[in-house]
Amino acid sequence: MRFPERGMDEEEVLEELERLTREDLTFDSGRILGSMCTMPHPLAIKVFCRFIDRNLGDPGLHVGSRRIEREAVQMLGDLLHLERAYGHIVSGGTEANILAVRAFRNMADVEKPELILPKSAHFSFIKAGEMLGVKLVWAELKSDYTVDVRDVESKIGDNTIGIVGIAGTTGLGVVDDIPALSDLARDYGVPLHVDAAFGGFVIPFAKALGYDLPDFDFRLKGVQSVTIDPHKMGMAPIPAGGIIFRRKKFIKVISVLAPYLAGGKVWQATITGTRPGASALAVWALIKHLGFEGYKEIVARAMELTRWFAQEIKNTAGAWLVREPMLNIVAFKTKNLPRVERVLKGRGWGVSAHRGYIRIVMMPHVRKDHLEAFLRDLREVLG
Ligand code: 0PR
Repeated sequence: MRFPERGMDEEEVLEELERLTREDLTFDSGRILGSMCTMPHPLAIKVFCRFIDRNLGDPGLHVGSRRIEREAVQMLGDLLHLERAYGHIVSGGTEANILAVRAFRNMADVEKPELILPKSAHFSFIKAGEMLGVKLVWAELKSDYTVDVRDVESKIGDNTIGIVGIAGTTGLGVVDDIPALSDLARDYGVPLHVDAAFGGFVIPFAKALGYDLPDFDFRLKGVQSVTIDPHKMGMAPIPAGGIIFRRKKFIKVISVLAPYLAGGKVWQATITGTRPGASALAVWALIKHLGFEGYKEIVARAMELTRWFAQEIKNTAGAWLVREPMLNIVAFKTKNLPRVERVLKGRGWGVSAHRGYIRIVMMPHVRKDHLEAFLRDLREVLG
């Protein structure tokens, strides 16, 4: 396609975009059942559009926005039981995880850095390992799909820069035994990073609702950093990830000096330089607007839907759960899975079976009638 010589009419451009995006699945269609994203909250959209020009890469220019980002980080820290939080609203879980690994690597003074992480870890750690020259040491999972803590322990050595635990795995939404990992981290004097990209906006509320889930946050003294993504269950617009550190020194060791910016010199810890202030403002606005009670309601609905849907899968011949759900993710297998996936996709369902099972994520846009329609198709395919 050529770079156009002359511009098109605004209306025409918009019409063209409408036409070209017609193939996209939208959240309100009820067809997207396997995504960790959702339609952002209307207030967040408003805030995001209004402050679209703010750049946290040059915070001296946007002093108010920088303060708001700090407050957003403090509020996330508070949710995670940390009194004084250090961190950033970043582009997503990938950047947050990369920053944590970078901080651990820079803190540790070892020649051949190694990171121990569960086999269930998100692929963002593969990017981190490659970019940062950190060897990934994969720990085995137990039959319940949580990481085998004894295997983690057996892999700790002189080159270990840190351990990763997952609070809400990408595939199954399981929460590792973070308390045990935290004890291990303290015993061996290595930092523990908790990837709660998904679970961070679920577990605190689910616990308050009475769901029995392990502790996963800064109450555990071995936990030095947590990834918690507002653009997943936090209902914030993309991009909005969160990285929270227990101590300032983790930010210090990853900060680079940008001496010449229009707003004055600044130390920058994030991977991205120019970055959206609008994201941080939208996160701040949502937390202020929804509060703990608001998020609790969202999570209550998601968890109830999960329980109902899991039962429906148990009542479906030819389909079975991979394990009982811990968070609002249901993963199931079927007979003839490749064919089932193909037919479901053909019928317009946004699901994938790439890991050997189908994952349904009960995001806020997923409704019971969507799931009923899905179950009808599933049962028909299974015949
Ligand atoms: N950590 C965990 C535990 C994750 O599940 C994810 C993403 C990340 C980190 C990385 O986050 P970012 O994608 O924000 O960098 N997990 C989802 C997944 O891989 C991301 C996703 C979201 C995929 C929406 C598909 C989709 O439609 O499944």
